[in-house]
Amino acid sequence: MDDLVIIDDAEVEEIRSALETDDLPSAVGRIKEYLDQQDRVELNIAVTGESGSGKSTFINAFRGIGDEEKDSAKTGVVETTKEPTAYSHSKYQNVKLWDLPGIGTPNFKADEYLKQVQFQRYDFFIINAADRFREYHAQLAAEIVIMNKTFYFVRSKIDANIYAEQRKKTFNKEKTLEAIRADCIKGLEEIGLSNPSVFLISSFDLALYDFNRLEETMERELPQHKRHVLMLALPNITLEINERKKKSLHSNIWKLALLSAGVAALPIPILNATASISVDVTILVLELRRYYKAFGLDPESLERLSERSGRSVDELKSRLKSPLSKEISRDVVINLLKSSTGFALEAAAEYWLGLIPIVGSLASGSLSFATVYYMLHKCLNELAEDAKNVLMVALETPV
Ligand SMILES: Nc1nc2c(ncn2[C@@H]2O[C@H](COP(=O)(O)OP(=O)(O)O)[C@@H](O)[C@H]2O)c(=O)[nH]1
Ligand SMILES: [Mg+2]
Repeated sequence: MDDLVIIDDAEVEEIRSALETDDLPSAVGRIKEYLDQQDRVELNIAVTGESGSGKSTFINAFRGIGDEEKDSAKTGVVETTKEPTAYSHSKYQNVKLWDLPGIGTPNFKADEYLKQVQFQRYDFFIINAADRFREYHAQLAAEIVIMNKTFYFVRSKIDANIYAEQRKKTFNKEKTLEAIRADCIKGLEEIGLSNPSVFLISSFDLALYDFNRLEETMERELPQHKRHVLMLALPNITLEINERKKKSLHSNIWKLALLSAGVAALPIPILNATASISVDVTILVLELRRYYKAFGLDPESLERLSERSGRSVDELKSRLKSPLSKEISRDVVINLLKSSTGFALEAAAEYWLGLIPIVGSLASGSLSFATVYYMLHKCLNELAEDAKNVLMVALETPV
């Protein structure tokens, strides 16, 4: 559930309360709206840094394309970017990477620069530094924080540093990387930032160094990622809510079991049991129908759920495992009781007898009590599970 941190609490709360207070179809309607809205959200990432630090090369690499394709960002040994230019990510169309003009010109002023590039437009910044940590990196980072935005610090062209250092006799790759990292962290800490995110990258070979970690960190900001996380979190959220529903319905089971065993009604032979049991089937039918309503799995709810989700009722029903998914009638309930295995139930009956001796004096005895108890308990569990599965189908995008 750690991942839930990515979606703000208010959003999760809204969804949780929709599931808890609305009926299933309305909750699905609301969650779908939320997800659709997520899909439309644009994410704007600004890539900045001094001229020649590898901004454009990084953007291409991050988009998974080379430097010389039709819509690649232009790269090279002379400055090519005068105005912020947007490039969309090949995989995520609504993620835009902005190639920003270079920083660090002689009279560079971070605040003016940020205004010039319209800093409000970006969700976060990647500061690219190809060489030592410099004063203008610090200035820019500080100003971004003042503007209430976040940044990731990318120390680029690591391959070139490693290549140059290799000439030394005392070369040690790990130590070199650590020294580079420490230099950047120290620079950022000096302006008062604690735990700054620093990533060592080579755009020529993304598999090396920290690119995976950077991608993972950035993915957390992606709208699609949020949607995905929410979809992953939903089973847990619904499970939690269903547990509560289950608990409240469960508290009635023993009363119903007593009631039904108290009236000597229909004798039903159960599987492997030496005796038949008497049960008031009407009580059970009514109670089970109540369960279906509570979990939004009754025919009317499924009908409305189908309208809201664009999934056919049959499709929704196909995910139901509970044997009651057709219609809860007397016959269905009697069959369920019959198929309960008597052996385990006889043991359970003994158990109940020890616990509540009055059970033994009931017209149809402790076996009847145990059977009804067991059956309702089992159905409740199955329905809670079914409700979760149906919700997930209803939210899947139809193919
Ligand atoms: N060795 C190495 N060279 C790089 C890397 N990234 C960019 N370059 C080179 O650095 C130069 C400037 O890159 P460019 O992306 O145009 O920088 P920009 O001005 O910040 O957009 C180009 O010649 C790139 O090929 C890298 O990760 N490693
Ligand atoms: Mg460039």
